[in-house]
Amino acid sequence: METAMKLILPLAAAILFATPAFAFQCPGDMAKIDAALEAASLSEADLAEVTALRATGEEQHAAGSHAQSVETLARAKAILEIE
Ligand SMILES: [Cu+2]
Repeated sequence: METAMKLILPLAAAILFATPAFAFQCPGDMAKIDAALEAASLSEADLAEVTALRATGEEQHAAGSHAQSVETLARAKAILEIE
C-alpha cells in the first residue's frame, strides 16, 4: 500500500504540473455543449456531428490531449453557434 502511494503520488504530481490550462477548458466546453444541446433544434445530421465531436473531445480530454480536445469541441460549438 505504502509502496503504491510512493509510485502514484509523484506520477499524479507530474500529471498535474504538466497539464496546461486547456485541461480546465475542456470540461467547461463540454458543459456548454450539453446545455446548448438541450435548447438547440439541430438537423439530424448536425445533431449527429455535434454528438460525435462531443464524444471525441471527451476522449481526447481523458487521454490528456487537451489542445486537440479544445479544437474538437470548438467545432461542435461552432455548429451550435455558441462561444
Ligand atoms: Cu482537457
